This record gives sequence, structure tokens and C-alpha cells, in this order.
Amino acid sequence: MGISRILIANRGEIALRIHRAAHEMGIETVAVHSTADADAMHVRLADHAVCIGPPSATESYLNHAAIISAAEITGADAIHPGYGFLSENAKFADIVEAHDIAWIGPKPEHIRTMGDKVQAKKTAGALGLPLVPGSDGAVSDFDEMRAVAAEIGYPVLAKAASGGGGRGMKVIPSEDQLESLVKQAQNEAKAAFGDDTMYLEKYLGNPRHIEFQVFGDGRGNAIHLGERDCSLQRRHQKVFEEAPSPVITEEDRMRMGGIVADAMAQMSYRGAGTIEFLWENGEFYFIEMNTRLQVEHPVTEAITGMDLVREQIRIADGKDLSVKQEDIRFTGHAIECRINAEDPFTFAPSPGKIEYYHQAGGMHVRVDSGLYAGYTIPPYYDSMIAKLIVYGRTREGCLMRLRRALGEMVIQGVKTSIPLHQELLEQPDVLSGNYTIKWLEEWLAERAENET
Ligand code: MV4
Repeated sequence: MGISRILIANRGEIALRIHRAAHEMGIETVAVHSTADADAMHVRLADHAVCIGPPSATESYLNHAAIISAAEITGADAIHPGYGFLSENAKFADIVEAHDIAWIGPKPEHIRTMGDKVQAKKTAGALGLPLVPGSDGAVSDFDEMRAVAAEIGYPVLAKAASGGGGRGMKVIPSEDQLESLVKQAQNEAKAAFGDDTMYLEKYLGNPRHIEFQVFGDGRGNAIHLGERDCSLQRRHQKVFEEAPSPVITEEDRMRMGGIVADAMAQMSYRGAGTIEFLWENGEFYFIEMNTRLQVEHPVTEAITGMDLVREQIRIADGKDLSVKQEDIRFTGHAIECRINAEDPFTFAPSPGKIEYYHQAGGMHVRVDSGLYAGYTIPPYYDSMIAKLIVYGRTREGCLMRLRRALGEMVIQGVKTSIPLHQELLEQPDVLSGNYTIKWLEEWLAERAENET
């Protein structure tokens, strides 16, 4: 009789985000939490709460049996995994569905396919997405690697099929270094993922990271919600995201959007997905697909007016997509700043007690966070404690409002990345949108030098 109680298998701001969408749909929520999160806001807001284990995520938020038991005990008829943790775990998704609990996520087979980067690239190519030139699938033989590299031209990039977050990746500048660098990447991949399967790609030297938001109903209908530009990253952690991208034209958006939506329709994709591209010299190159809701989804919500979590829940409930492509309008500009509990210079984590908290507000300002004065940020999990999302009619207006809103945020008791964001908003390249995936780390290196 439809979803009526959702277990949220996550914590922090995303657990709140899911709770809010559920409540607005008249659906009850069940929070799960570790012993370290008993006082967390996601536990306080939920209708029911179950403690699922000790602080270590392996024994709590990643504990399949404990989460399924919590769902059974509380009578939850759906599980939303959020992002991270179990969100891209195909085996867990299988288990959830085997218990007749609705999995608020893609079909397990699609999670599995996209989790293997070689399979993902093959699938993307077959569905008509433009690929980075490279080996046709996995390569294990060094002679074959040399042949592929000679064909596409150096520098090439060796990537692990099970990779992610940049681990098991090595840039190979020339043939004489190929064998030793590939072996290094393989060792890294073996240690990190237990799998040293590699593939080769042309190394793109200075691209932007541009990703398209997609949704499918699982029955052959799919839409795209435009792109996000997430080029400002440090060590594969996004810092600042915006939609639309300052460099993508309306024509390119609709052309690439059409291609990605068509690809998702062909595979009967279900739920939310993000298709990542590198963009260089006006061309898009598919790199990966994420089969989950992403941290930065609110910038897409801001420019489309859609509630992406509501859409996920509707789809998991067997409903049709709530909108047709031709009814989706992209209006204005949105930027998200990820606020972490960390030193804004050294990036060392800074957990601890929040002595005072004041949230920015006002028109077109959204703060997604579970923080409150008196809360103690535990040291066991991700350091992201809040997201500030600001909307404006124009990019310039959005930047002005973001500067204003950052100035209103007060978080005392721990160090945060707010001063870093304020500094970034003074950089001409950030203000003009003139940045690539290399910009932030180069700027940080320069900033560190000027400090000493
Ligand atoms: C690349 C690349 C350049 N050329 N592939 C990084 C992690 C994984 N998601 C893919 N990554 C990259 N793949 C080719 N052929 C550069 C990166 C990359 C990157 C990509 C997006 C955002 C930030 C990045 C930082 C460093 C490297």
C-alpha cells in the first residue's frame, strides 16, 4: 500500500535531508545510529530510533545485519541509504530487496555495473556516451599496454577498475616509466580494493569536472536535470559546487543532457544517478557514474525547483517521474560550500563541542546541517558538518549573497572551513568561473608558500 515508514541508513545532514522529504510526504522515519550519535539531530527528529552498534562505522552504519534487523523490528517498508556508507553496495541492496523492503536507490545490477569502472565505461560507450580515448577494457599485459599507450599518445593514465577517490591511479609520462608506474598503481589498487585490474586512458591535463544529474523510473523513462560544476576539489574532496557550470552553454546542456537521459532510458535506470565527465577544449569525456544521491544535489534543486529526495522516494514507490523533460526549467544560479570541522590551513580534522551556533538565513539561503549549540562532533566520521547553499538570479548575485551568508554563519568551539570559503570568494578566478580541477590545489600550494 505504498511506502509508509522509511529507515534512513545514514547520519548527519543527509539523514535530516531524507527525514524532511519523507515527513513532507506524510511518511514516518526510523533513524539508526551508533552509540557515538545518540545525541545527534537525525536521531532527535526521526519518529523512531534504533541504536545499531559502536562508534566504528564498520560495526554500525555499515553493519548489514544490524540495519536489516532495525528495519524488521520497527516495521520500516523502505530503506534510504543516503550517500557514502552502503549507498553503492549492490550486495546490501540485494539483501534489502530480498527482505521485501523497498530499496530507495538504483537496481542492484546497475550499482554493480557502475561500481566496476571498466564495466561502467563499456556500458557508457555502448549507450552512446563520449569516452576518454583508451584501452578497450582491462589490460594486464605490458606489451599490450605499450601498444595502447603508443596509439593514444603519452601522457596516459593507468586507472584501477575498482578505483575511486583517485586511489590506484598513476600518470605515465612516457614509455620507459610505464611498467614501473603501472606496477605501483596495481600494488595500491590491490591493497585498497583487493583487485589490481587496470585500464588505460589518455591523460587529460587540465579539465573541468562536470556532472549531469539524471533520474529514471526503472521502466525505460528518464530525464536529466542539467549539470553541476565540481572542479574545485582538494584531494578528491569537493569544496565548492555550482549549477549551472559557468562554461556550459544552453545548447551543450540540452545536447549532453539529451544524450545522458537517453542512455539512462535505454538501460531502464531507476532512481537518481550522476554521470561524471571531464570537460576539456569544449568536449565531454565520460569518466564514471555514481548510482546514488550526491552531497551537492541541492544546487540542482535550487535551479530546477525540484525535491530530489521526494523524487527518489516516489520512484522507489513505483510511481512515474513527477515531471517531463520539456517541463523542466533551469532558472538562476546556485552555489554550495561544504563546511567541514577542520583547520582551514592544515585541513586537520577539528572535532569537538559546538559552544555557539548561528545559521545564516534570509532569501535564497539554505543550510543543511544537524548542528546545534552544545552538540559534540564525534571524531569517527566525515568532517563535513554543514552545507551552505545559496541561490541567485545571476551568478554574480549568487556570489554576492554567498559572501553575505558566509559572514552570518557562526560556529564556535571547533575550527571550520568557513574562512577558506571566504578567502576563495576573493579570488578573481573563482569570481569569474575560471578554474579547472587543478586550480584549488595550485592555489593552496601558493597560499602555503606565502604563509612561511
Ligand atoms: C582522469 C583525469 C585526467 N584524465 N582521467 C580522479 C578520480 C576519478 N574520479 C577520475 N579522476 C581523474 N580522471 C583522465 N583520463 C583526472 C582525474 C582527476 C580529477 C577528476 C575530477 C575531479 C578532480 C580530479 C583531481 C585529480 C584527478
